Amino acid sequence: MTVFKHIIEKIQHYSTIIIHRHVKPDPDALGTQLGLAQLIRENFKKDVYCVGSQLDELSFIGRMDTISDDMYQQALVIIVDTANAPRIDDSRYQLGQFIIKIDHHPEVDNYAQLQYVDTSASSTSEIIVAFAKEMSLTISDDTARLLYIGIVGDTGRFLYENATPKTMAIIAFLRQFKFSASKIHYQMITKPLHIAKLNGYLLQHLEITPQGVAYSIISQDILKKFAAIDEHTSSLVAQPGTVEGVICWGIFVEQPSGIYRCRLRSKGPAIHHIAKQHDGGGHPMASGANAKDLNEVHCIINELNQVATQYIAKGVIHE
Ligand SMILES: [Mn+2]
Repeated sequence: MTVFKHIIEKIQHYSTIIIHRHVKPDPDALGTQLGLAQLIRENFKKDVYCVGSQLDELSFIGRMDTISDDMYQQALVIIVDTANAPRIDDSRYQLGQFIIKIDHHPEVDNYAQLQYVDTSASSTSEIIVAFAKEMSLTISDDTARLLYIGIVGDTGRFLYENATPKTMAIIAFLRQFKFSASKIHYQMITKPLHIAKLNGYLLQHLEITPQGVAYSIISQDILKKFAAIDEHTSSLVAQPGTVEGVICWGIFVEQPSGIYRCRLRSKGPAIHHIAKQHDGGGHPMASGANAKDLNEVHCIINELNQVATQYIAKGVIHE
């Protein structure tokens, strides 16, 4: 039996299904979570709930449900877009009767009893569309909209290499449903004025090393000055990649505790092994890490310099 068929069997077996995703959700995490919930409701008439913290700036995607602990007793839990257990939003997932993981990140933890991981998929949303098509499930306009959001989010609106021909075929399929793709694209790039101004600060203070590593360090004081919190900075992470000569980059944001949250990106060399060495992980071209102080931040910048140097030496330069 294929894993997809096995997942369908489990869905049919339970009347309550609770869907989790990772903390600090991005559009793929939310689009997959809410899209899969819709898909299951519409095809199997089950009670499906989506849990986790609510992010105001992504509320256009959808809202979370509030549920009590006892609802987990007879429930199937599906965790999407999350490679490791500590990153699962709402630890009550452990109370579920059976746990399924569906993900596209390189595997870290096998926290589920049944899992489907495809690292060649651009996004978990892409996996859900493939699942729905292969299992001949009915897809509504709203489900299509949610899964479209996930794919657009994780491909950087088709900017990254992960937008493969397979991804684009799925996009063509989703675009046949009734929703405005343009409206979604605008919703995903629209930010409040104070965050647009923080973006200005980030670019004004961007440093670029001779090796083509760009970085910007944002202190708590600066965040306060722009009335921003760390979550806001995630929408600015792609910016340094638009600057000529930049190969890979990091945005380092000081947290109230004094540590630095590091968002690392690349257009060439893989950088996830660097993230792994600094309390993080992720994809080869997009990772996250934590640095305990500015020293460790500069350590990471040095390591980025090294991979950029090796990359240039190989003679593959991104135009
Ligand atoms: Mn994802």
